[in-house]
Parts: sequence; C-alpha cells; structure tokens
Amino acid sequence: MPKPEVDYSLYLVTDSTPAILGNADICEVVEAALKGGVTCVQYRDKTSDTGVLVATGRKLHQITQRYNIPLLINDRVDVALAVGCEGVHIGQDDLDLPTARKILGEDAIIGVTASNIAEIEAAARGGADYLGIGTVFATATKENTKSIIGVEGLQEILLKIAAEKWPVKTVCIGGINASNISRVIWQSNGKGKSLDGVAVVSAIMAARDPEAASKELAQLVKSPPAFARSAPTIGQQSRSPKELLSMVPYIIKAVDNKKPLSHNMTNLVVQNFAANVALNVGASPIMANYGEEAKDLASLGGALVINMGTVTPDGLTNYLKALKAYNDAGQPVVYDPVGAGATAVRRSATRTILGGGYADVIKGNQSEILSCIPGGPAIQQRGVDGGDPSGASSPRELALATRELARLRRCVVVTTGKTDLVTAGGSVYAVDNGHAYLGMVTGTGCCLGTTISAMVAAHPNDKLAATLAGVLLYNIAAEIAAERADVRGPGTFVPAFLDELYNARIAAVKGSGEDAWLKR
Ligand code: 3NM
Repeated sequence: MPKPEVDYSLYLVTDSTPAILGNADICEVVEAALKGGVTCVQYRDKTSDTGVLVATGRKLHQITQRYNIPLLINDRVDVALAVGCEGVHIGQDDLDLPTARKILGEDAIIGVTASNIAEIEAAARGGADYLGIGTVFATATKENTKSIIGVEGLQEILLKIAAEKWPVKTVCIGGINASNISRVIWQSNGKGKSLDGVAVVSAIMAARDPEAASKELAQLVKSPPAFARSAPTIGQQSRSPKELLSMVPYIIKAVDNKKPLSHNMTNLVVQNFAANVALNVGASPIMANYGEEAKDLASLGGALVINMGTVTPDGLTNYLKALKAYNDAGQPVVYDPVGAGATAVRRSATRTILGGGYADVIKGNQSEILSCIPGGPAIQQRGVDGGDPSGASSPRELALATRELARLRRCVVVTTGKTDLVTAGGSVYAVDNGHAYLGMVTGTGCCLGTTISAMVAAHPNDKLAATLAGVLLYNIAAEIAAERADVRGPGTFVPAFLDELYNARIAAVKGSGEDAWLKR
C-alpha cells in the first residue's frame, strides 16, 4: 500500500523554551494550532529528558490523531518508536537517514534538514520523504543556524530538484511569519517545482492566540501576495514588437492622465534631475528616503524606485521597509542595483533587497544585472558606470542572462548599454535608440528607472509593455534632443533632453507626431 499523502502546507514545529512557549501548555498550543489549520506537527524539544519527551509525545499524538494530522519527532528515532507516531525529522548531525529508515521502516515519514545542494542531493537520493530547507531568514528561534539562504537559495535548491526530477517534497523554514509567507511561496516557485509547505515555530508557538495565528497563516499559504496580481504572466512574455510598439503612445498618455506618484529613494547626486524627469514624463515626483513614510505613500497608487546609489546600513533598512509597504499594497517597485558588482557591501545589499521583497522591474547595466543572478559569474565592476567590467558577456550571453534573471525573479528586467535589453522572461526586446550624450551626464541611468516607474504605475497590468514604453520614450527623446541645433555637447543636452521628454508626451497626448518618433 502506498504511503498516505501528507499535506505539508502549514507545518508547525514546536518549541518548549520559555522564550517561545512562555507559560503556555504545549498540548493546548498545539491543539489550538490544529484548530486553526496546521497540517503537520513536529515535536521539537532539545532539552527535556527522554521520559518527558516520550510522555509529551504520547499526549501530542493523541491530539494530532483526533485531527488526522501526522506527528513527527525531532531528532529522536527512539522517541518516535516509543510514541508510535508517524515519523521523525532528522538534522545533519543526527542519526543518518539509512539507519533511521531501517529502524522505522518504509511506512514512516522521514524528513531531513538540508541547506545546500550536496545535503539536498544526499537526502533526496537516500529516500527522505521531505526536506526541511533553511535557514531562509535570520531567526532567533534556533541557535547556531548554519547559513541564511534567503529566497534566492531556496529558488536554487528547488530548481535543482526540478532539474533532477527528485520526487522529494519540500518545506522551508526560518524566520517565516505572516508578513512574508505568501511572498516566499510565490517567489520561490521555480520552473516545475514549488514548495510543498512552509514550517514555522515562533509565528505560532509564541503567538498570543495560536489558533488565530494559524488560521491567518493557513489563509496566507493559499493566497498569492498582493503584487502577484499584476506580475508578468506567461501570455504576456512574448509578443510581437509591433503589438508592443502600438501600445507606447497609449501608455505615455496614461501617465499624463493619471499623473502617478513616482516615489524615489535615490542618491543625492540625481535627486533634482530625477524629479525633473518625473515631471516631464507626466508623473508626480517625491524624493523620500525615509522608510517609515512608505506605507502612506504606497497607498497613493504610484510606484517606488529603489536606487542603491549610496547604500548605507540605515539606507538598506529604509529600502526594506519601503519595499514591504509597496509589496503589501500591490504597487509596483523598480529596483536599480547601482554598483551591485562594485563592492562586497553592494553585492550583499543586492541579495538582501532581492530576498527582502519583490521588485516588479530590475534595471541595471550589464555588471549590475549579472550581479543579481544567484550563482552567476563573479563580476568586478569598477564604478557605478556600465563600462567594460571584467567577465563581460557576449551579446547573446547577456540576453540569456537578462532573461534568466527575469525568469528567476518573475519580473521585468532591463539591461542597459549601447543596446538596451528588455524582457519579462520570454522574448528579449533590443532597443538600439539613445545617444552617447546619455553616458556623459550623471544620473541619466538612474532617471530611466524614474521614467519606468511612471509607466508601470500608470499601466500596472502590463509591466513589460509599460517598461518598454519607458525605455523607448527615454532613448528617443535623447536622440531628438541630441540632434537639435542648439545642443553643442552634454551640457546643453540636459535641458534639451527634458524639453524632448515633455514634447514627446504632449505629442502622444495630442495624438500627433507619434509616427515620427515611433519610426525610430
Ligand atoms: N530549523 P522560526 S530554522 C527549527 O534552518 C529550525 O533548519 C531551522 O523558527 C533550519 O519559525 C529553525 O521561529 C527555527 O523562525 C525556525
């Protein structure tokens, strides 16, 4: 007879320490959690004597049986046998998987903690029923966690399991709570392999009302996060350039109509220029780097630009707050990983930001985009400009890398350069417009992010078309400006560029002159 299917979707791991359980009774908390909707329970107690473990395990098993939910024991195969429960969960330092299987038999559920590909492979090949993958986020609940893998690490592991077609189930653990559970499930959902569940300790065991906390988590496990409503979908990923181009004037007009907020968290160098660009493409700019303001601003229906131009520890905290506020409100975020390949601090900040929330659009130069790909080539960028990094790719490799990042992140990616590349994970669209002056004036790369934010805010249901509209408007306005008789170099180019952003918008609104610039 095949083993019964286990529902791992909301997996409770208990904790008996005063810091988590407080004065509560473990059996009462577990019963409340079962009422609230947890689907699997692991009794984890690292300190009690064997007699207490067996006695408590038996009590817990009586309760879980009433709810027809499996009970697993952490570490202790002997305790699981004595309790007669459904299985065990073993860590890398516990009894090995083959021995545990031999003792408990084929029908037992055996889960294994694993945090890297080698551990995953050994456990999957060794016949584990499920893997506990972690530590996803830093947590105070477990001492000596080996590595924080983030959502990117989780994605890498799931991609490997999908590629190898290992039939093992997967649950992630570490720092998961109501604020991030839907996002982690949605973002880690890779090609062909999504998580089977999420394990939590403190989010339920330390909750004042464990039943309500479990109910909320069980609901969140089933609901996609707010930002997923308008994330690029398969059907949107590959369309003819003609179809996308025909939408450009419409999207520019929508910005003019809606005057969406463009909330920029950007560096001091470009604030003034970014505000002027936002105004001239028809958006309403605000330069607000303080994360506490983001919740109010996110409710105004605009988009956020996180430009990592001058990253500091405080700045990073502010970015994360704002990212969460916009994600929760389902409003778009454009992330510009400025200088991501330049220093260890920026590489780490990039991981933290991409692991800390969802960016609808990631825009950067070649080095920056390559630095955003987990396990991607080691890039050494010289400064924040796009020029000639070591590890430079061929155009084809760059297009593939751009698409890979879009697929991994389930977002739109723009790689800027002489030719700009835009993709949502399907076709990669190349935009050859623009002018060399754009590379001779500070802030022009950053202000493309501002322009895109206006477009995606005004046209949120098709972020690929909106992003492409922003890239085209920006580059073609630059070309027209550079050709003007009054422009004699980069200095006179700047005011002319602002003029032409404005003129292109007005032409789109009036329905005149569209062809002239769309022909470019
Ligand atoms: N195992 P919380 S992290 C029990 O990484 C456990 O393997 C982990 O607690 C691992 O949900 C962890 O309160 C504790 O963050 C998770």
